[in-house]
Amino acid sequence: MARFDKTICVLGLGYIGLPTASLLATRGYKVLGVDVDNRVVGAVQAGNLHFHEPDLDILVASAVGSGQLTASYKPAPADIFIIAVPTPFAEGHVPDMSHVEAATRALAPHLRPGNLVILESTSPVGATERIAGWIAQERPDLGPDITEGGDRIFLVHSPERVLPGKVLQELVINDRIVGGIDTASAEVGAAFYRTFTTGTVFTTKARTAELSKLAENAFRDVNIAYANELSLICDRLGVNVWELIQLANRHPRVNILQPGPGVGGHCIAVDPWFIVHSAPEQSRLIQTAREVNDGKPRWVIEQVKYAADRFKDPVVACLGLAFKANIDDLRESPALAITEALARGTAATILAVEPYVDDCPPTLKGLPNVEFVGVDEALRRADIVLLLVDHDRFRLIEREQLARKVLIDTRGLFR
Ligand code: SAJ
Repeated sequence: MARFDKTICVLGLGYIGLPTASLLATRGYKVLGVDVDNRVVGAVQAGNLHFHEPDLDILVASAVGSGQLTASYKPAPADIFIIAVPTPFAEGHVPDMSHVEAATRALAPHLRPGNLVILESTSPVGATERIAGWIAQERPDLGPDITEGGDRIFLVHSPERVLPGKVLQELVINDRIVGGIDTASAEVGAAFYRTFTTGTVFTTKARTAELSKLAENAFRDVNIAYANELSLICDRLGVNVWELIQLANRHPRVNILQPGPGVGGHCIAVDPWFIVHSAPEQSRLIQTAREVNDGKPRWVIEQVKYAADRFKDPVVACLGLAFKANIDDLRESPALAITEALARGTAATILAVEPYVDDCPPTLKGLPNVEFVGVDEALRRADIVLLLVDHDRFRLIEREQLARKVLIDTRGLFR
């Protein structure tokens, strides 16, 4: 394997930072992973994972075992700095750049001329320029323009585009966009990504790269909203939405996505708001799509309440709590939110089922009418079966296990 003599400091050891750090370490780079959470640092130092992602445990163990990946809660001098910290939104859907700012200010004292700084976190347009400003504040010795002179540094935004559940494959094979704060930065950044990706690496301006990532996720959100809206229309008109979509998709230029209980995760339900925030007048469709998708859980809750009214002491099995199939990620999960709302808003017994999680999630723990049980027990006891996540495990459910039960199938698994 090629050995690279460069050192890399990855700030943020989460869903993107840790796979990236481990991959780079196994590709021959010397990598320091940095996180502000001591538990995360401790887990990585021990070669362990603090979340589930297929095959990542092997990669982390091998990267740490070989000594190429170490972890700390403080950055150190390196040739390349990669910022992979969360960019949530604050009250009123305003992008919260505080983690990016903190990471930038933490790495700034260690910068040396010629260093490459990469922002991978999904960010609002203008974020890379703000990073340049924060570095200039922290390091006046680099001059007012950090991209000028012999002591210049290189700064790019290269948005991560990997799909949870397929992170390790997509980190390598996906095409990559590298947006530079200037042309030289884009070229230096692209040369770095070409050392470990097999996809095509495209260079552009930082602002274009920022908006491109947001546009990709908003595109998916808008398309899912279309499917979710169709599901409401079909319900109103007595049409099976799954059959409808299957048939409509036989058209050579139609590809309707799948309805569900709402859109979850930390990306698609968040990133479109960054566009809305920066251009509210122009992004009416994007905003409406967000509202349609955010409204879907309420509709599902109403369906369950309506069905529950038919029973004296209803027992509802909520199948799946993760935000999508075959992962353990509960962040922004509509399934979890629906389960919690049913537990709090009805007198029904709620049987929460999530095969990818060992323990009852904290938001459900302590609710008197919630039991965290296995799928077979839930199916045995339930009057109403609410299918919330299309995990492969649920595909094994036999039809007869659903006999004489009310089925509310938000994913079309039993279409
Ligand atoms: N969903 C539906 N119907 C569909 C597809 C998805 O309801 O037909 C729901 C899922 O159940 C889930 C949500 O949408 O709740 C999002 O899931 P997803 O698989 O569409 O996307 P994520 O959030 O796992 O990953 C996305 C990806 N972006 C795009 O596909 C454009 C990924 O490539 C990005 O890297 C990731 O966001 C990110 O980090 O931004």
